[in-house]
Amino acid sequence: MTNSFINEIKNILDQKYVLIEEVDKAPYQTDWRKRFTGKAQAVVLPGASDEVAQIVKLCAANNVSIVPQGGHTGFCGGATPDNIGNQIIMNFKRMNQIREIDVANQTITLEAGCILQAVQEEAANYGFLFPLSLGAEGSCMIGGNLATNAGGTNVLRYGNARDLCLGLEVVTASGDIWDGMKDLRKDNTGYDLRDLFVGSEGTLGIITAAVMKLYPLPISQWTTLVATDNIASTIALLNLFQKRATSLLTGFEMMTQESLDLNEKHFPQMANPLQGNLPYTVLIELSDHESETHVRQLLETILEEAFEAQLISDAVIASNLSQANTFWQMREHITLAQAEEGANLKHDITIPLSFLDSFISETDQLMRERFPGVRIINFGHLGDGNLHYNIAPPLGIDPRFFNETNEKPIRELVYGQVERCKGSISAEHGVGQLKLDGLRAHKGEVAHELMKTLKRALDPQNILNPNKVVSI
Ligand code: FAD
Ligand code: 2HG
Ligand code: ZN
Repeated sequence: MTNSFINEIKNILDQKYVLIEEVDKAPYQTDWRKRFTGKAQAVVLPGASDEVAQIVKLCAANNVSIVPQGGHTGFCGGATPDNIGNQIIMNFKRMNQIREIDVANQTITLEAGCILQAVQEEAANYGFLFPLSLGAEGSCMIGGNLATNAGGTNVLRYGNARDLCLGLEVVTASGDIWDGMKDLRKDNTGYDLRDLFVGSEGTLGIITAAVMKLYPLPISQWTTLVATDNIASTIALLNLFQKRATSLLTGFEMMTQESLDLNEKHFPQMANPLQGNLPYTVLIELSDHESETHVRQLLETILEEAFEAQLISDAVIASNLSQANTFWQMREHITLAQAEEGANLKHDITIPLSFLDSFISETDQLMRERFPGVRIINFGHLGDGNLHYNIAPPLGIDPRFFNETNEKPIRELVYGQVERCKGSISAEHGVGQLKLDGLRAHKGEVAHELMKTLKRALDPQNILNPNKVVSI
């Protein structure tokens, strides 16, 4: 079967875009984190939406399932095939055209394989900000960002990928092309198909193009690092900035000392400029459209108020763009430091801000009691209530061995606490295969059944990324 199937794909795509040799497929079969590896019968690299549609039709006829793939930077194994060797990976790197920037409408129309950073750069060339921003922006793609409803560091001001999306083009499971490339900010015409496909992780349709919102580039941005003693004062600080800076507040990221210690171990140049043993370091960014003086003065005034209210014990303001970038790099490098250190257990969770203090103090305590020596690498987008509550094994213990034995009980502990606090077990990274088993319990029977009903309705043959998000 495979030979004639592969030959038929080669009738659609030039054979150099159909990878079947192990050595060629290998880079696409393991994710960025090296947490998931699978086996595909082929990796296909379509160059246009109609090629995607033809391949989907062919797969449907041959009952071959498709794993859509962007930059393969996702953390939940969504873009990695299973181990059977019959699936195909459909990677979008060739579909990387920015079709249009509409200045009056403040929108950008682009193909799914555009690298996020390239989109930001092209928007900036036209004086616009494309606000989606995350550590993987040099390699993740818009299709992957939309399929995971990616978050990142600007969510508290501009929202996540879904909030930035106005229109989509999607190839359905039957190989039809849905042209939903509207660039409207209002469109109440029945069920919102766009919002259904966004965040569906390639299980309901294949995103081939999108229309995204743009914003004016800020005139000036100021970044500061501050030290706080506890989560209660960190939240009070957030509320102070929300009240005083309102929409000028574009970043509010929290890092624990343990996270920054790990950073410094692997990247000494990323040392925290704030000295001392600080429980929490917070990176705050203000972006202004008025003037540099205006935003700088506002930042200083708010920091003075924060000192007076004893919400912060130390602060350093970046004196120029390069220092501001260094602060951001310090924050972004925690993920890289964890990767250097070895396998770890990631928990990408949201907790309502009113529960955050009790979540962290109780979970930290339970974790240290039950798993002595573990390192709690807790950092994240605190402005969104989004923690990356990651657990690294005790020093000196082989990470793979530790995780094999402890992954399940540690996950149960963290997720149990998430449920107690009415939070989410996936803030921004998605479900993929990593959280497939936990989703039913988390969503509840009714929501989970509705999700399965949707999956069956949109993909009755179960050929689009099966056994990711929900199994039917
Ligand atoms: P992939 O990993 O290739 O795919 C992700 C999912 O989308 C898979 O289920 C795949 O099947 C599906 N998919 C991909 N393309 C399509 C398509 N065209 N149509 C339909 N389905 C598709 N994530 C955040 O949200 N916030 C962060 O701050 C953040 N920081 C990160 C930092 C680092 C260093 C790294 C490595 C990752 C980070 N991530 C973050 C996770 C990851 O970058 C995001 O999930 C990103 O959106 C994935 O994009 P991708 O192109 O790599 O998608
Ligand atoms: C971030 O916010 C990413 O830096 C990665 O979402 C989080 O490494 C992680 O767990
Ligand atoms: Zn994140």
